[in-house]
Amino acid sequence: MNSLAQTDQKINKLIQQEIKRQQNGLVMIASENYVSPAVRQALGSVLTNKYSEGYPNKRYYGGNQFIDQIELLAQERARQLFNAKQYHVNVQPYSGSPANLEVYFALLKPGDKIMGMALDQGGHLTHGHRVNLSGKMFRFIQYGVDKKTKRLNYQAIRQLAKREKPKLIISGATAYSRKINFRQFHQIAQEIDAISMADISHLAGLIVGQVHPSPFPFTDIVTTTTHKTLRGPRGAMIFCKQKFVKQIDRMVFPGMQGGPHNQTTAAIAVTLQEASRVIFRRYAQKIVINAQILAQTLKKEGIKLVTGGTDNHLLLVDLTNLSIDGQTATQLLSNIGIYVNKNMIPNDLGTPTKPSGIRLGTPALTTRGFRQQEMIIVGQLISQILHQPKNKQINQLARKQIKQLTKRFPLPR
Ligand code: DSN
Repeated sequence: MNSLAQTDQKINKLIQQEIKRQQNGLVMIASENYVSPAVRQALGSVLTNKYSEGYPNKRYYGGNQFIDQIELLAQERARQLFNAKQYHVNVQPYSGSPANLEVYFALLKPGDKIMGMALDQGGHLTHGHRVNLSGKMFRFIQYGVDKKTKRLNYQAIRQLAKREKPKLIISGATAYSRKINFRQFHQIAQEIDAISMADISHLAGLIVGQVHPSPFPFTDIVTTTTHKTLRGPRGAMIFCKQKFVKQIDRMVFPGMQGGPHNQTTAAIAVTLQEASRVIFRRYAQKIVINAQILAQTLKKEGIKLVTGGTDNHLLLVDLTNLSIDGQTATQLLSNIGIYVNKNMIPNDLGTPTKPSGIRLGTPALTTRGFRQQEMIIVGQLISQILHQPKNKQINQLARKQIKQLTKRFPLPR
């Protein structure tokens, strides 16, 4: 059969253009990263040809002897890497959103009460937003950050939990730059006989690298995507304590999904192997150091940050003191090749499409090899653009500097 370039010139050209965009730009979207050539090789392999509905040694199709070994290897590596030997892990969820819904539908009945962090306070769509199936099918009680400190207030969360008595409490966020105390969340859940669930999608790589506290071995359920700080393919995993295995597995398949994406399972296994190396631990440490250097630089330049800084891989920029909204800032930065996302900040007076913040992350730049001096340059560039968006000279100079940086730090290929 012919190559992509011969078969489909249009798609091939678009992929080539996307390679250039990734190469020539600075990805600062906190949830994006660059996978290794090995992960991409597994993803692009013949495993995509195979149907494997069911679980290892319990399939509905023949010819799964190698797929079984791949899935078992992925499970074993996941348990090992997260120090979660007493947990069961399902590696089949297609991504983070289905994984979370699979947990809710496995363990609860529609209409049951769940507690999760509100999206506009730093949570995730599937943690109960009204437009998401989670918020439509379950009665969500939403907690947020403290009005003053913009940090999680565990006493307030405990009081809310005691008053509302949800059956499940979710910890985890997508736009919160401080450490999350998973142990406190678990204790609160225990006090009201609720199930504790941690969604560590953003933090998985930092937890593996021991630069963020782990939700293991106490949290009842842990979900994670595999493509953010963990630096793997787009996929997800659900860890659960032994008493939940049957319900979780049955809800993933046949409850919500059909055949697993075997090429993704193999790529997850490769990712877990890569993340077990000492060099990955150093990578996780550098992500956080880079985020903190970026935070210091921006603050020096007069840019406001929610909570004033970061403990992890991301920063939430509060634009309210600049005459610019999150949508415009995202566009301006994108124009010069810095990719970020607009984001609500706690108690935002803007709207989701025109919020008052942007979210910045360092996982992808750290993968490229950016260190302290590069993060300072990037911080200064961002500040200049946000302060003087219409200054043509600044824009031109920024483009030039980005060109130099991206040339010096190529993508992993
Ligand atoms: N949409 C992802 C993020 O950017 O944080 C979370 O799923």
